[in-house]
Amino acid sequence: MRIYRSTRHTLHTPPHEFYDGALIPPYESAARAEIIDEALRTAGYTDVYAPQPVTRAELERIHTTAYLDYLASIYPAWCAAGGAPEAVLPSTLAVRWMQRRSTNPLALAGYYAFDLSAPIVAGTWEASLDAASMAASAAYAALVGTSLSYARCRPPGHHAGSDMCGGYCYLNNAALAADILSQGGKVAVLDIDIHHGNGTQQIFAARADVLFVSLHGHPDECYPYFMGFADECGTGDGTGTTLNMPLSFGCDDATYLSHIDTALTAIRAHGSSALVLSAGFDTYGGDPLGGFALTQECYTAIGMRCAALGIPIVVIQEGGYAVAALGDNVVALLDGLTGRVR
Ligand code: Q9C
Ligand code: ZN
Repeated sequence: MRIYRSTRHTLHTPPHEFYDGALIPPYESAARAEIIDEALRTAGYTDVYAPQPVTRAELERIHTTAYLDYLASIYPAWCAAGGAPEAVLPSTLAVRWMQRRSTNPLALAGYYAFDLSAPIVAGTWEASLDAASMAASAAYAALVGTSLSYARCRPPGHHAGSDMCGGYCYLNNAALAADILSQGGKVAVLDIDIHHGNGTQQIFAARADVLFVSLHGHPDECYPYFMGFADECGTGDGTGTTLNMPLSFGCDDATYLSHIDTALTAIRAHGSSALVLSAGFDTYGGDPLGGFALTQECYTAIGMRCAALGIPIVVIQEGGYAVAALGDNVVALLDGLTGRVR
């Protein structure tokens, strides 16, 4: 198993996030990556690679040119326009009947975001590029025969759509990996973060060659609230290649694994030749941003079931905020994927 990682994520260290009306210390922190790296080392997963830089052309297959230009340039423009230097965080969002683009840097922040959970600081673009590079490198490794790789992406990506950030996500790492893998045939994305992968769904909604399957907290209870209902099936050519399985808070291992089996049946039926596992661990019992009750053992069981597909797998790190348990949960998933018994 190959591990892709770097330390440049520390360039993305926003001082706060906006959470239900309050500015609080960010849940999505550098400590998350550090505890994962330490747990991988302790567990003997040491085949570590530095990513090759993702190209602009690769990113433009997933994100719009204007959005990429925005991410790359907004921080200094925001500050120059009088925005607080702590972080780019919008005050006004472009929504439904009010979606014209303004050129004011203070307004652009609300045009290219769907929420207030994606603060941008001076190093956010560089850190996001590195995370995307890990995902791309892992996908290219799979295309040339690596059966399993893990991209320790930070910041995460599955909430980022073609032209919007949100939910701690800026570039959609899983979508980038899936798009690269699609050079080799059909691809499935299985999203097991507790939050619906709204960005990934949006990016692939109209594509039949990429199946998007998500298990997540029901929108009536769980962020991002406005997407991820069971009746969303895809659009145009992609009708039938989106599968949402919203689950109630309190979901336990047995209920979760029965839905994983349903997901894997759909992936087999699609004829996917590779799997991107959008792996969030905020389904863990006690996660501060979750509501499910999964145990560490469940991640091993998920890994074993995915491995039984018999196709190359690229694991992309998404959420997981019970930091003390995060590293062990990642190792548990990888143990299942590699068939390693402890
Ligand atoms: N009241 C990921 O796990 N805050 N993003 C939600 C709900 C944002 C989660 C506040 C949570 C984002 C990758
Ligand atoms: Zn999440």
